[in-house]
Amino acid sequence: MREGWRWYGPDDPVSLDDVRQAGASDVVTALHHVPIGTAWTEAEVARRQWEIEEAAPHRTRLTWSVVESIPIPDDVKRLGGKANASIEAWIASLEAVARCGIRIICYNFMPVIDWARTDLEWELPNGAKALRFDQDRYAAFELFLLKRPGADAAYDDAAKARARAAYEAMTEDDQAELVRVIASALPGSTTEPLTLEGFREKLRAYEGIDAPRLRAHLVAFLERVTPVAEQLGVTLTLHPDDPPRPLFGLPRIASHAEDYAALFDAVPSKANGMCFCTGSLGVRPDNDLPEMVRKFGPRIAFAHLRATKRAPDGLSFHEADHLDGDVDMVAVVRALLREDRSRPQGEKIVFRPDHGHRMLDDLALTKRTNPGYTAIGRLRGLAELRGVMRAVETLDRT
Ligand code: DNO
Repeated sequence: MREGWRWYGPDDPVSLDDVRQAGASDVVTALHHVPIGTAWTEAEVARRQWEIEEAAPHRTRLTWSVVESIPIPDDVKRLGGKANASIEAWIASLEAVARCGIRIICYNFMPVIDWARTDLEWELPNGAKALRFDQDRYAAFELFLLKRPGADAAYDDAAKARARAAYEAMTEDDQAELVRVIASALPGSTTEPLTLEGFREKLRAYEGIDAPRLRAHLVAFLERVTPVAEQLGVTLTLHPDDPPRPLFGLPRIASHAEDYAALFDAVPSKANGMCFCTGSLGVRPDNDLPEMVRKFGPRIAFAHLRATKRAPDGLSFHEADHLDGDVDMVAVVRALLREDRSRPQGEKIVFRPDHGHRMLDDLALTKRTNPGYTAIGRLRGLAELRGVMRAVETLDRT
């Protein structure tokens, strides 16, 4: 497998030399400054590629091998194949990327908000900070801040009482922070930042879109884009829903092994691939991750390796050390390596260590960090994963 590292571009406080020193060979990035829905040009992709691959010729070579993500505009999710202009723009971006020789594109199909957390700086017993999704704080947000019509019916009395207690414990600043964390789009998000009013408006626009409709829209999108991708030798990798269950009454359709099985059946093109995100999929106890790697192996072009740990309520979770969450990381890595060994050189799986803790020097208040994307936390994750990989490879060989 190839060791990747997500880099947010020239403004990322983590530099390309940091990436080199972490030992990664592959860069995962996007044209984050281009507005959602605007077609990328080949010249802009080539310029970013030059910055990554050529600008420092005496340094260790880096390769931009994965685009994460080309965002899918909202109207594609709401209207499917009828969102013609957005799909055409997406295809133009895909072509620009392919012309620069980049062969893996990540995307997701989560309506209204991309990945969601309620806490970005949840303190661990060792003083490091982790990302967390707290079900009661999430419920407090949708019941008492967003005031989503219909939310009341989504909770039983005990859950509502816990949400109220969480809400009452918040100061006004805490409330504003929770709104910011949930609604204003985390770094790398593929959805627009929202105010509470904008959020409500988006939800109204999704009225009547249930899971079968949303799935049909994804299939319609894939039927348009996969023939182009296939011809250009590009694999499109669908990132799972994070967290992998419906939020805000909106459907989510890439949460479970069966969701992916249905999509691969509906669109068998080999360009229809998967981003295997262990942290997202692993939040559901009914996803057997090593088994999913064995089942979907040839579809996996890209992997996000991180570990989430569920709280006793079964719905809250935090991001644990990379080897110490609920997922059996060693078994997943072993299955991925087995798949990877069966592939020719140019088709190796790219993985990246996902979401590290904020720790050590990155805790300094003066240090600007992107939530989950600190240098040191990910460096630790990558080092641990690399150790597992070496050990598994050695043992599997003997
Ligand atoms: C968060 C990421 C997401 C992911 C997109 C993929 O850390 O996993 O932003 O990049 O959902 O399209």
